[in-house]
Amino acid sequence: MITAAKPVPIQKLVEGLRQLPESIFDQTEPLRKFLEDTPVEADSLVPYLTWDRHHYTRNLIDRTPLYELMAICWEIGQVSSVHNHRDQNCWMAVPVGRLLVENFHLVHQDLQAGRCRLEPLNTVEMNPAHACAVDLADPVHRVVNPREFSQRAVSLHVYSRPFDTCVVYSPEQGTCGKIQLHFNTMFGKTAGN
Ligand code: CSS
Ligand code: FE2
Repeated sequence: MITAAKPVPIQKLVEGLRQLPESIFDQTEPLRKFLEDTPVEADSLVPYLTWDRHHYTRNLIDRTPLYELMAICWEIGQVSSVHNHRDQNCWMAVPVGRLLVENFHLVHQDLQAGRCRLEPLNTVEMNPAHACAVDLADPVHRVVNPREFSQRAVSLHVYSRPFDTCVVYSPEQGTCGKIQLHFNTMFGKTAGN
């Protein structure tokens, strides 16, 4: 019989991440599986959840030189830009609701000229039973909380190593540019960045 793992408080996940050997963060599958096998109790996330009807919110939970862990809050219908992760590994779990990841293949990029060409690749659903990892071969994606899912969603993101800028793309216009990333809250307190 297959039984789903029992959800744990977010602090347990943090303890688990902090105990992992550094080498785990250089691979994708072991940490993806670890997140799937360590589902997080929604109630324990409450101190980290903030909501903004204009933009998804980024809430830092833990950071070491090796990784950062954040909760991202998605109102119904909210989407991220199409973006990359600065060649860093990324894993995502969704303890609340469901989300889609739309992956793109970057055919061409000239960041200096601000020009790019992208092709849609595939779409993957994330939910409490399915965590995912960004594929370093095709790392450009966007996250969508489709209106038809009719519910808020919370995703947990592990980035290794931490990054605070990324490149955003417009597949329709063929343009791209670097942006700075900001946190709405850090360690449960409003962030001043
Ligand atoms: N990478 C985006 C969230 S969508 S995966 C961010 O960090 O804001
Ligand atoms: Fe992302």
